[in-house]
Amino acid sequence: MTTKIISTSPFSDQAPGTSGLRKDVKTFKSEHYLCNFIQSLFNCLDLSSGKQTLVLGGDGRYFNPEAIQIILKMAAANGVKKILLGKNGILSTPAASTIIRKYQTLGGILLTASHNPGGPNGDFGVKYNISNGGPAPESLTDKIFAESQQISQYFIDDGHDIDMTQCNVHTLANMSIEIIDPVKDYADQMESIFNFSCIKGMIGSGSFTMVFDAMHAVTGPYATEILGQRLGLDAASITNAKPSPNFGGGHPDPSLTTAKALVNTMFNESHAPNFGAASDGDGDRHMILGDYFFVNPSDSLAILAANAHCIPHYKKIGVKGIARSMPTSQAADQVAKKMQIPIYETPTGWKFFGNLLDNDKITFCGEESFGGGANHIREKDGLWAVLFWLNLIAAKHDSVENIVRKHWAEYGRNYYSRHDYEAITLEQGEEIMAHLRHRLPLLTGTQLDNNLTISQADDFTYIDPIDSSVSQHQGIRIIFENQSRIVYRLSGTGTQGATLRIYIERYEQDSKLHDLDIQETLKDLIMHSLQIAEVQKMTGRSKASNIV
Ligand code: G16
Repeated sequence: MTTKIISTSPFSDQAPGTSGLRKDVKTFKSEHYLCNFIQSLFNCLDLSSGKQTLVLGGDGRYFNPEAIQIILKMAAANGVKKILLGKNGILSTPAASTIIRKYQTLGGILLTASHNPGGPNGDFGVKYNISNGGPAPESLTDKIFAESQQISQYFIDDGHDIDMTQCNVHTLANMSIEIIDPVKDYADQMESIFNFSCIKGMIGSGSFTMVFDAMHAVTGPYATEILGQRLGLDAASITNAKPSPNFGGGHPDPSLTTAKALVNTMFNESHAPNFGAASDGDGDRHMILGDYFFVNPSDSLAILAANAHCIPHYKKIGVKGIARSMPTSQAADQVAKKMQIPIYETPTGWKFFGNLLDNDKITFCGEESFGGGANHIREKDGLWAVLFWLNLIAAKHDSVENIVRKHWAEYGRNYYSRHDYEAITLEQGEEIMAHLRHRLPLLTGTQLDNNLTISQADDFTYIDPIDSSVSQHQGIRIIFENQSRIVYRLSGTGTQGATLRIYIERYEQDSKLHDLDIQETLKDLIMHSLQIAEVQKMTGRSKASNIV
């Protein structure tokens, strides 16, 4: 076996986004593209350190197997000593974080474009997680990008392809490859956190019905083991459980617009199940539904934190603090205030929770983008959130809707919505943000109507409380005297042009006003958000292409 040195030149567009490098499959398959990025990553790792094992796996999407074989040959050529590879090249993102932490590896390479569609015309992605199991911080992703901009060669062995279908050990040059089935490690961890006998009792009682939609994505085998084998749920209640490279032709995004089959089941049938849930392409997002009822992800974070004492594990370890990304609603802030624990506001991206979790500042964290998690790993965790809700329903003997309504009655309701303007041009997106930044000094103190005076308008900067690193330009915040907010930022996960996200929030304490139509009650704020940013003038669009 010989190592080949291949001459190459940089691609200007290899800056990782919110969570890794995401591009369409065609770009990733073009000559040198994947190899350049992987070599740039290897150039930034200390492969001579004591920890020389890397975890490798992906969400099983189209091009996953081919990319794995290429990365294995490059890892061998770059002196990696050992790879822990998911069976068939597949690992959910939370399971990868579990494996990195359990086996104390240097880190892991995760091949995923998360909730983005897959298949030959879909998207592909690569992200690197560090030894704490979480996404690489900006300091490392900046370094990888800098390497990618000066790369002139990469190293690859000319060895044979590995059979990934069996849990065996292989050798490639001096590198050992151990193929692992991650489902057991992940399921054991879930069983150590939640009260499985309590959940199992509810599922077996005959009076509780549920459906989990794996969306033909990575969580199918995990859900089958945990919900089916360990908790006794019948196979028919776990739908789309077989992972497929193009996610069964669907869009593996657990949202009201994309998880259509589940939404039809939960909202349209005469006898909807008591509980419905779905997760995304790589298994880190979740959506929770009751019968005819949607749980907003921002509310989900607040409710889980407020009810942590119902889960023996969290009752024992306590809740140290909560973190939410800046655009996420302030529902969790109300909980933290009452519990007298700290609340942290971070930029969008799970990587910003890593330091807080590592230093025991927080127990729970979450994001409006259908992400929730805790200190057991360093990624958001879809099935963890589903199990938390199941445990809560079983412990409280109550329905999803009642749990949410009682929460609002106690803490107030944060009416919340996100309006996306997808696939505008990059220039339009940047122009809108520049225009907003320019207007900021004039906005504070402005009265938009009788009830709406802007008390603060800024471009969010985060100073990490642990390492003092500074992240600037993380979104424009318009904060009103009555706690309402409008937030603007550009998505960091899309692959077509730019996506402008406008987040709108209004707090309502009066429980008699907790059953209003969300878009209706936010109507004035939505109108002001469009006027302030001059969205129609800048984009030619009069309404959002996606409303969450
Ligand atoms: C990724 C990150 C999340 C982030 C989300 C937002 O999610 O892991 O931390 O909240 O992107 O994306 P955008 O920049 O498009 O608003 P995922 O599930 O795609 O990995």
